[in-house]
Amino acid sequence: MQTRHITQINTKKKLSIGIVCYPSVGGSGIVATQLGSELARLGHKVHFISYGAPFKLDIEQANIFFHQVDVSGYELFKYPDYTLPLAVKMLDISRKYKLDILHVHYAVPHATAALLAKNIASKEGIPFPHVVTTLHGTDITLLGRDKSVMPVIKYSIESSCGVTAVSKSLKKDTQKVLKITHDIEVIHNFYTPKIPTKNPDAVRASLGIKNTDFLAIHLSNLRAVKRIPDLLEIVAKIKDKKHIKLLILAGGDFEQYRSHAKKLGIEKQLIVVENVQAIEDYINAADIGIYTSGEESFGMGILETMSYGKPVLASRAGGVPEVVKDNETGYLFPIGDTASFAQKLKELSSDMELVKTLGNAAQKRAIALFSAEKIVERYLAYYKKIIKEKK
Ligand code: GMT
Repeated sequence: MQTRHITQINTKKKLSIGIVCYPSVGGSGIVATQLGSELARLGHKVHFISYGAPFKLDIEQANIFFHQVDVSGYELFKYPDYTLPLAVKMLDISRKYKLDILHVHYAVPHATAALLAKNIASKEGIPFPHVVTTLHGTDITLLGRDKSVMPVIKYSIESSCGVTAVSKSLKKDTQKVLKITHDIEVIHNFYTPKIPTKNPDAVRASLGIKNTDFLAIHLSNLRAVKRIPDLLEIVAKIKDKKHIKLLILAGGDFEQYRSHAKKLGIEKQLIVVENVQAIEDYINAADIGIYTSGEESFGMGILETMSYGKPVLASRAGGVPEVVKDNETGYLFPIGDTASFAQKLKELSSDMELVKTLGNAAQKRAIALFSAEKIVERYLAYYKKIIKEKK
């Protein structure tokens, strides 16, 4: 039996949208949360479905609803399963709130659970929303290459009504790795900067950093793809320049890298702050961003840094060149070329005028290409296109 979709074509109507994402600190969850919040601000009803409330979600915001998926601790299961209760919750919420769109962020297991829910609905003759899957990166570049899950990822993506990727580079990787034939729409990520509430001097003082120090900042979840040892080695290469400091806003446990930092003798130039919510205060107090990833479909930390008028030094990984314009909003280097990173950091630390010029260009680019205003409109237009085409 064919799936009956809920929506009638009426482009003016406010939509009822389900958003499924990982709630933990990580780019895909942050993008999904921001998108839901902006859609709710525009009057659409947004239902988040996940095993926990997303890290940055304001559940008090009007038009936002959160539905928790409870995972069974049934003793027969050595590994508790999330896909099945997620599919059931999707079915439940779709029916109860008459969702028009179910937008799943990250292919596994979200797109797979959506497919399962859609098939059940179809069998029972229950209307089901149009499923839009957004690919974020590691679901393709790492998991997509893993033969133990690859066919499921491919099938789930190809069974979605709509598929988007956060960069051209990720679209290309997806087509190459999974041989996907489904159309993939590139919709870049966006970021809405918050106004910093703390004085940059006060932030520096609280971290023991002088106003005359040159402060580089890095924000990430510290996973292996971020190549944190490279960051530490860059600092080690400019150990004689004591005024250059590195601040890491860690969305993961830094302890695993502590002994490496100690061995390199850079502890006095390194400051680590974990699980920061008010990133704006720290980025605003920094001079430059630094990102050494080996794989990066987009790089939310990079965009966040640029949004506060700071230039970025980054490795030329995946979609990063779509965000950072080499020589204009920062500099790009080959992955692992710590010597070039260190050299540029040293040069810029004594040319604040250039740092400011690059920073202003970075901010302008962030606003022009990656603002909520531009990107949310793209998603809405895409939802409407899917609703119209796939009725
Ligand atoms: O690597 C991370 O930071 C987490 C990961 C995720 O799935 O949450 O991030 C991916 O999605 C982000 C949002 O679209 C992108 O900005 C990141 O570049 C991407 N990470 C990788 O491709 C390694």
